[in-house]
Amino acid sequence: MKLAIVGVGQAGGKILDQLIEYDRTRNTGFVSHAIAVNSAKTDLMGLTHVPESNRMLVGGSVVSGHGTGTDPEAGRECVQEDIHEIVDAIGRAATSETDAFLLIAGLGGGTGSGGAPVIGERLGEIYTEPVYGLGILPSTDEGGIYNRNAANSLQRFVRSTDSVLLFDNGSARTGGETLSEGYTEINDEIATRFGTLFSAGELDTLSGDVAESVVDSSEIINTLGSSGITSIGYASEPIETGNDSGGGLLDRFLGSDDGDDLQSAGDATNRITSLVRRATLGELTLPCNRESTTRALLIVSGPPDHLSRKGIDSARSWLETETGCREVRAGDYPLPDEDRVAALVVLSGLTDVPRIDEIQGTAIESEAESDDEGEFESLIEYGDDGDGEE
Ligand SMILES: Nc1nc2c(ncn2[C@@H]2O[C@H](COP(=O)(O)OP(=O)(O)OP(=O)(O)O)[C@@H](O)[C@H]2O)c(=O)[nH]1
Ligand SMILES: [Mg+2]
Repeated sequence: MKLAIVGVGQAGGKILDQLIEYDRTRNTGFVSHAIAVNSAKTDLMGLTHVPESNRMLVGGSVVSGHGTGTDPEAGRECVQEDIHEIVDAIGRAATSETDAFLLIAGLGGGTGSGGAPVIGERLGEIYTEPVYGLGILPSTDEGGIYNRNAANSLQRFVRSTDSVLLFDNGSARTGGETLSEGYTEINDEIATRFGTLFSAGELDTLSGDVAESVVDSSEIINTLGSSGITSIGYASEPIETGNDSGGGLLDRFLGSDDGDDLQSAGDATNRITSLVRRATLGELTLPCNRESTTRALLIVSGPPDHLSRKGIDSARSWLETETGCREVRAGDYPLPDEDRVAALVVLSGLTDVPRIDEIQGTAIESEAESDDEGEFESLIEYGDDGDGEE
């Protein structure tokens, strides 16, 4: 699908940069427009792929180009001050081809945390296309202020967008020695998962012989829904070279795996079901109770002859049982030049996320410790029903 993407703050800008790189390397074209918004001049200068003309320094009269220093209220003011310029820039970017907007921000800091929801609100008022958020949660050990910022901002981000896709820095495993090496790895992981999702929906512009099973942008939009929180699982496996008879074509055209390729057709099916299990039960971008999923989407990518229809169908039924969710979509994403098969699992409309309860708890604690009488919005409502009964 075609996205107009706005990266807000440092993490937002860096992740946007990484998504552009992913998009270019694979020639997928889901990033139709990219804008970086920040109150810190040096952060904007540090970007690589966002065109210089699309880097917007905001809040000059609030923080003079120096960033907010982890103050979401200042971040909110910075973005508010220049909201007309931001919306104009997005307006120049958005075309009739734009399927959705995506706002990216680290929720523990100041500029992205306070600013991204302001942009979300405005876009929601102006456009009928969905507005999505990609939010980065601070890891637990980042401390009270980050957690408190994230708790407040998440609430506003959820309200001002159609779905917030979350990535928890704390659950990411990295081998990096320093924080910034860690971020490079984490951002790579983020780009792979979210890049796969959004580029899968971009293939609908190609008309191929396998088009009816290919995931299109409307399936992604229907899965993400119009409110709530989304988490993503992913697993991939290299294809052995020298054995390219995966059986998917047989499945697809004959509707069975009869014939000479019986063995390898079975292999392709088994590979898919095991990848989907790994993607679902392994590390998610946001750890959650999988049974609290309201809508799910399964995407299997790889060379067309490895995309066994039978494998995808049986993986879909498994996912239905595993999540207890009755709205599970599934499709494939053919990548002829790829040497891996990958499964991406989207769990949307989540209602049970321990990490959010924890963030909220830390936020309330630090609120109690501080003297100021800020009006902390005590309940983070993110489930679809939102009546918060307990
Ligand atoms: N995944 C990831 N997280 C990051 C990255 N950089 C910062 N973060 C996280 O984002 C939060 C801080 O947000 P920043 O984006 O640095 O803050 P900001 O929006 O620039 O706001 P200021 O406070 O005004 O600088 C922290 O919770 C960090 O863990 C990054 O490159 N990748
Ligand atoms: Mg910053």
